[in-house]
Amino acid sequence: MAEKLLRYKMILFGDAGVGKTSLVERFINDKFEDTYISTIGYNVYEKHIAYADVEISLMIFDIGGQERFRDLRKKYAEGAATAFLVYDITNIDSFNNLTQWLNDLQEFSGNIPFIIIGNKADLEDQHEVDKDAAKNYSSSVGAVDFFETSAKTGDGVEDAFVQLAIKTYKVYYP
Ligand code: G3D
Ligand code: MG
Repeated sequence: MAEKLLRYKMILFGDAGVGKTSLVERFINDKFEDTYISTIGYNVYEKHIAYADVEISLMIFDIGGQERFRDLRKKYAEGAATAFLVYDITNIDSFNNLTQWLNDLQEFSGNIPFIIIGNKADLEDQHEVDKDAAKNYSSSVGAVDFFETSAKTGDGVEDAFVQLAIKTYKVYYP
């Protein structure tokens, strides 16, 4: 039995269409669907990760179609302890926009730990974003880790969420 239960609110920031909802669905339900009914408001999922003598509970908040409204994003991000910043490896704009997403994250949630995720890694033949450049960017802005993932095949997804949970725990309990 774990001695302690630590609960962290997690959010996902990044351009619409990069695969945020798909990543959450893959991690929670181990499935991938090509079309999702667009959601209003948030979906909240909970997943427990056992690590050492603690149990980490990620409360994963996925914002629906209204992420384009800044005031709603601000509310969504309030009180978050940890985050994914997600881009699509086939879309250079989604990578370039990370700087703006990071500014919003820091303004709304403070200086919280985050991981940068390059999603849609199954579309390697269409990639526009160089993996090494993304890794360098990731360490230059202080991300606690970097992963390429595919919500479609599942590659890297579990690893990315689990590492986020563990690294978040280490930030708050050094
Ligand atoms: P969002 O929540 O960031 O807006 P979604 O993104 O999860 O809604 O995904 C947007 C589109 O990208 C969806 O396709 C989804 O199926 C697709 N997608 C998400 N992740 C991956 C991935 O890893 N690989 C591939 N090939 N596609 C992915 P549609 O066609 O419904 O727009
Ligand atoms: Mg979504």
